[in-house]
Amino acid sequence: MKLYVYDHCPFCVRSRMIFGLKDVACEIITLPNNDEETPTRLIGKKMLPVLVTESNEAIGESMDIVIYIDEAYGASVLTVPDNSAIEAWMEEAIKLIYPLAIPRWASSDFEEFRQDVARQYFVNKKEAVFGSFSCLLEHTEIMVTEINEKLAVLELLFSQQERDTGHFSLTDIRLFPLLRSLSIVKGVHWPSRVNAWRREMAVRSQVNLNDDIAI
Ligand SMILES: N[C@@H](CCC(=O)N[C@@H](CS)C(=O)NCC(=O)O)C(=O)O
Repeated sequence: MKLYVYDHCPFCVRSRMIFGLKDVACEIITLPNNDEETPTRLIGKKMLPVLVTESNEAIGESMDIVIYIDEAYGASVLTVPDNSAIEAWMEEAIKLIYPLAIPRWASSDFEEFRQDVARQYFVNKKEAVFGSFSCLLEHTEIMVTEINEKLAVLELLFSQQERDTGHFSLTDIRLFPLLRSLSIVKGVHWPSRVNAWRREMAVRSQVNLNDDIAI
């Protein structure tokens, strides 16, 4: 199997996670961000992640990939129901996490940005949607204060739920990539339960956090 990804991409992280959680072998291929030809050939549009299965089928939606691998390889690990409170938390937190993470991704040493033209492709595309990166970066302090307040709420939600190690929910699959995205931001205060969870998930899913390159 081949999984095409960008390292920074939270949707790609979702699909990478299930291979790690289930210890299923897969070749992970990081495409240059400006490679439009490969994803378009595989799924008809310029979007990752894309999984090419052992039967040569291309799957182009992150959650479809997660569910396919969970069902097709060994016993399911996604047996825990969704957590609606955490889902609601994510909907709000995402409005801060992306504006904080995106300009930082653009200046980081991810494999998809190794060529200047690939990095510039990303900058042009994202600035058209999110506004100028310099402006986003100027708002760092206020956004970090707000996300730190939100993380304190997430900590409370974590304290209200039992954790069954070895079994996961689709909420977990959506949450970890968001926290990983946020880990590239300096000055984030990680409350203890949330911090322990994201670190454990990084090990279990075999997807690194970005604390070591935080800006
Ligand atoms: N619905 C898709 C969304 C994936 C997605 O938005 N991928 C982004 C990367 S994070 C993408 O490929 N965007 C086009 C681009 O970067 O040019 C999924 O969950 O798989």
